[in-house]
Formats: sequence, structure tokens, C-alpha cells
Amino acid sequence: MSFLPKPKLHHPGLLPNALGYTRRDYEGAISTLCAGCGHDSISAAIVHACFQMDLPPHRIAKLSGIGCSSKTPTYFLGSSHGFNSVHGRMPSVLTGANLANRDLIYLGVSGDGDSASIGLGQFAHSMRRGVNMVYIVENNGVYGLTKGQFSATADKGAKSKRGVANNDEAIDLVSMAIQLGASFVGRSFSGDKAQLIPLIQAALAHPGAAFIDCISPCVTFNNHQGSTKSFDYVREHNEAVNMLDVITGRDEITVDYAPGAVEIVEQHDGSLLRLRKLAGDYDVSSRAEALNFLQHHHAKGEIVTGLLYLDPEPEEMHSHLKTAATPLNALDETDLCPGSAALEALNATLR
Ligand SMILES: Cc1ncc(C[n+]2csc(CCOP(=O)(O)OP(=O)(O)O)c2C)c(N)n1
Ligand code: SF4
Ligand SMILES: [Mg+2]
Repeated sequence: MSFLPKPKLHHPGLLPNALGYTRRDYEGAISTLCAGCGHDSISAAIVHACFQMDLPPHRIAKLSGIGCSSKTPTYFLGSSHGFNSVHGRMPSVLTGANLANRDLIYLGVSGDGDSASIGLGQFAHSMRRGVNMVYIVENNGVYGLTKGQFSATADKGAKSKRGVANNDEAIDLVSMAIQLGASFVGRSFSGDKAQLIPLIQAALAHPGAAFIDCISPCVTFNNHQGSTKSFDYVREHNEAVNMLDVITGRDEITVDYAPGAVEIVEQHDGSLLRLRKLAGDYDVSSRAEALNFLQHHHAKGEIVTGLLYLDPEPEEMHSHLKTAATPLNALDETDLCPGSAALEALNATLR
């Protein structure tokens, strides 16, 4: 069974947000994933992030592909729009939805199999087109749903549960996203909600292609010794480049920081990202430096997490295509049928 509704009863003591919704209003059905699966922690972080940001659930559209990770939108934001697409096809379905209605907040959820194997081309083109979305890959290094085969993000030399080593090179989705033109790129760990929640919030506030690679251990098939995506391995090898706070435009903006150690970046909706640097020389605004830093630390077996790249002046797909500002479903008959004189004038420009 993959769907269990949650009881509607809310504890009267639950605090509402500015819209009058409680945290429970951002939840979904009861998860049927394995107990302890990292994906459930990511769902909880999404619920927390959207509740805290006072996002209206009916303005969010969540889309996914196929996999344990792609099942998770059933378990959060139960009142939002949802579309569970075909394996690896979330990015193109989301791009189409975004073209038709640019007013919704798009959240794409995928897995490492979904995005780094069958959907690699789709992932690449959504990044280079600058589709305004938050794209989260719940990365466990295996195809969890089909019983734990290595995925394309499994590190070379990593061991399967049966002790077989992976001989293929790993695809690093954050490096690809940076190189392909994503304007917000971060990596986190499902077990680190203090880092993951503000990263998701900053990505939601970002008006462009925002990509988050979230290491999310599969407790059933990839949480043993020899795995580089297990809880123990990631905890031991996590190298955070910064600590991130998000201050949304609606709150009173008060920041105190030690000069030199903190970088404040304002996003287009007025939210402030407060980055406390842990790696002193790390510069979030340089694609080249980010790629260098990632490769250098990967060679040492370290997993770099945090906000890795940010373009504070992002461009998104609609500005490239010069599309109408109004969602297609809100255009009326006069917009859609401007009449024969307008058509004649348009045809004349093409002759
Ligand atoms: C076209 C197609 N090919 C193969 C499959 C089988 N399949 C289902 S899920 C999956 C892999 C899922 O792995 P991932 O995206 O990493 O998700 P996880 O289960 O690990 O969260 C595969 C190969 C499918 N459903 N459709
Ligand atoms: S098989 Fe792995 S990825 Fe799938 S629900 Fe279980 S622990 Fe999570
Ligand atoms: Mg996977």
C-alpha cells in the first residue's frame, strides 16, 4: 500500500503561522517508506520550510518522477498541486507547467536514479534553461525502489550490501548543475536539518533554477560499511563551506554579525541570506572556484555541503523567452483571439 491518509485532528495548542495554518496543514499522507529512510527527513524539512515561510499551500506545485524519493510528495504538502510523472521526466513536465503558469512555486523532487541515469538529459536542460524551480535530488547512491542497484552517483570503489565494488565513475550532480548554469546550487544531508531547512528556504526564495543535492541514506540497501552514502560515512566526511540563515522580507530585518566572517546576500523578494563562512576562502559567487573546491575535496574523500554557488542576479526561462506575464489560464478571450486585423498585421511581419 502506498497511501495512508492522516487523521485530520489538530492539537489545539499548535501554533499557526501568519496565514493561520499550522505545521500539520503542510503535511501529507502517512509515509510508507522504510523506517529511518533519509527521504522522510527531507519531507519533514520541506514541511518545516514552507510552514515557516508562510507559503500558501495552494500556490505550490510539487512534481516528481519514479522512485522511493519520487513517492515522497505524497507525504508532504497535501493541499498543494501534485504530479507524479514518468521515470526521469519530472523536469520536462515541470517546465511545461511553469510555462503555462509562472505564478506557482515549483518544487521538483527526484532521486539519483531518476535524475542521474534515465533523466540526466532532462536534468541538464532544466538547469541550462533556468527553469524557476527548486529541484531536490534525494541522493542515496542506489535505486532504492528496485532493490538497491548502484546508481550513477555511487562513488567508484563504494561497496554494495553484498560487498561488490562499484567500478564506474560517479556523476556529481552539483558540479554539473554549476557548470550547466543553475543560479543556486547547494548540497546537504538529510540528517542535518539545521543546514537543510534554511537551504530549502533560500532556494524557494530564489527566482531561478535552484538545485539541491541532498545525501539521503537508504537504510535498507545502502547504509553499511563501505558505502559512501551511509549515515556514518557522511557524518564523518562532511565538510561544510558555510552556515546559512534566511531572513524573509516579511520579518523585521535585524542582523548582527562579525565583520569579515559573514556575507549578507539580498535576493529579489527581499529575503536576506546570511552566510557564515566556515571555509575561510570559499566564495559562493564564483562558478570556477566552486568547481575547483568541489574537485579538490572530492579527491580527499570529503563531501562538501552548504550553499555552493549563488548568482544574485539570476535570469530565468520566462525572461529568455519573453513570455506573457499572465498565466495562460487567466488570459481572456480578447487576449487569446485578438481579431483578424491583429493577425493580418502579425502575418505581414513574417512575409
Ligand atoms: C522507464 C522506466 N525504467 C525503469 C523503471 C524502474 N525503476 C523504478 S524506480 C527506479 C530507480 C529509482 O531510483 P532513484 O531515482 O534513485 O530513487 P530511490 O528509490 O533510490 O529514492 C527504476 C530503475 C521505471 N519505473 N520506468
Ligand atoms: S528502500 Fe531505501 S530509499 Fe526506499 S524507502 Fe527503503 S530506505 Fe528509503
Ligand atoms: Mg536513489
